[in-house]
Amino acid sequence: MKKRVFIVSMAMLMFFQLTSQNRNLKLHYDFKSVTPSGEILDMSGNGFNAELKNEAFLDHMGDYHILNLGFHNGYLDMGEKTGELVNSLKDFSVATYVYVDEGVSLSLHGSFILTFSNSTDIRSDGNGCMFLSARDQAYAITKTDNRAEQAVRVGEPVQQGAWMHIVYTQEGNQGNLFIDGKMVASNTVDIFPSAIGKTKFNFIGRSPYKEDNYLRGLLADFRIYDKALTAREINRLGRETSGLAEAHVEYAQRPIRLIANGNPLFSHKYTADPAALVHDDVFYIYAGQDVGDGRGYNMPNWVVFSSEDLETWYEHPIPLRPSDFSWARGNYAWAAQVIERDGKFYWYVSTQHYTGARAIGVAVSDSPTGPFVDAIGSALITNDMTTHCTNITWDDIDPTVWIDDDGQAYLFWGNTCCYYVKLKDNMIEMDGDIMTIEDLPHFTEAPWIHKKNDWYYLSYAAWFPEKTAYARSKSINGPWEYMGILNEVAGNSNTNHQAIVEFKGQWYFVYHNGALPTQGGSYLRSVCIDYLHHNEDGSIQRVIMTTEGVNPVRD
Ligand code: FUB
Repeated sequence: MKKRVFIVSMAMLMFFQLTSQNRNLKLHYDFKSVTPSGEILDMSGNGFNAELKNEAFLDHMGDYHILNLGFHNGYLDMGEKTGELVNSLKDFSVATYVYVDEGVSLSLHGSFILTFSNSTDIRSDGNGCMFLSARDQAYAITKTDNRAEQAVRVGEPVQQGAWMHIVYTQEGNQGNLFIDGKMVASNTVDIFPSAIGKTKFNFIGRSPYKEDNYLRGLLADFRIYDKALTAREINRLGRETSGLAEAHVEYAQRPIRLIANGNPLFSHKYTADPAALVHDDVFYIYAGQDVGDGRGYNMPNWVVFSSEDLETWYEHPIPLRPSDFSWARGNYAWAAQVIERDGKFYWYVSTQHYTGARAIGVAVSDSPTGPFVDAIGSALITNDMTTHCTNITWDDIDPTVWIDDDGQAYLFWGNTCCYYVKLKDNMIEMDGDIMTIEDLPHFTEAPWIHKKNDWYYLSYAAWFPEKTAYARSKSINGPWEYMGILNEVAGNSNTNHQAIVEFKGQWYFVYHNGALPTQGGSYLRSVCIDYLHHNEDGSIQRVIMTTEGVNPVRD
């Protein structure tokens, strides 16, 4: 009997706690419910409906509904009416789940989860704002700008690649910040939201400092209460973290949608040494990923992107790593190219052999986006095969592959010396001797073959820092006629690794530069795309590198 009374009173207590919590719930986005006009519905019933901006979109991971802000400038505009709520808050709580991918740089300013402000350029007009930041795990409020902030701050970025529940509570002048139910920072804060009034700009994922980075992350279940939640209420709210983490495993395997916004083409991670493939009217870009402190090549994996219109791109799950080749060592996902033959996709890569020299391997897949596996089980080209031209250990890199009109396949590659060899139909064995091409002035590396009309073109990186030069021939076996410079040194990068393809009637020049702010450089490079124009006389116009990139291709 006593036990029953206890259970009933516990259930009643929980009910009262829940209803009182709901009474205090002033704004709630479950990221599932939308209004008939497509706004994100405020589930609290208070009408603070919000609008998706730029690349932000609603998505779901299994049963979880999330807001995906994309990797560039997506955000959620909670509307001016939300300023009335801000103005009325005294004791309050903000609670949400947040996820920031490992590839997103949090080292620059911004990455705000939430902002309420009176301007979108606080640095110049100092009109006051409050925010929750993922960059330094902080809540801050100021009547002017960052020089007069009162903050509750951990001082380092949120853990990336993990879902977490973040809650800020304010009770009187006591501010507390909780991550996954644990209080991680607290401070006295006696600037109350009403001090910044009915804020006009109320955003999720965008900073009121106009030069700042957007958050570029995922959110689930966003709430504002007009009371400070208790530790027990916070724990109850934050129970879904492990469920979200589990659902994310599958979600991480989905293609990631990216919207091109000029050059560099991809800004959520560093990408280098692009190779392009056009297959079934889809444009694929294969590249190596640059990571690290920018002091040397550190390339743990290759990446693959696809697009049907050169505006909406999808990044597919990591398709290949050097560690997929049992004979390779270290983070050497160096330049590579994919080609299709008889329904199979062959990926020729440069990487580091266990002997310490660079070498060329081949991976194969039934799909252009992988997964790829080592096609041979050993390297195709090793350093001992090419000592006739140079003794350096890094000459066997940068493969480019070509299948000629008669079906004969060729592999070209090299650094310092440019080599080529015939391949057997199986694409994984050489068919004859390795030959050296002598007639390529200033050859450094990165050969690429393309053909237009009767002309074969061999473009390559020349000099160092590299420009792209090119030669042409009426035969894939040469002799090659040197034609001069095709592209100048690409901004802020010593290397400039090109790929040239035709897509839906237009030729494109894909390369990399070091222009991604602010850490970009010779070892943190970014893929770019511009137009390539052939002249009637078989010469090619010099490439004009642009920040605008290329136009979307509409069918
Ligand atoms: O990314 C490593 C090496 O740098 C490539 O193999 C070369 O083409 C140069 O871009």
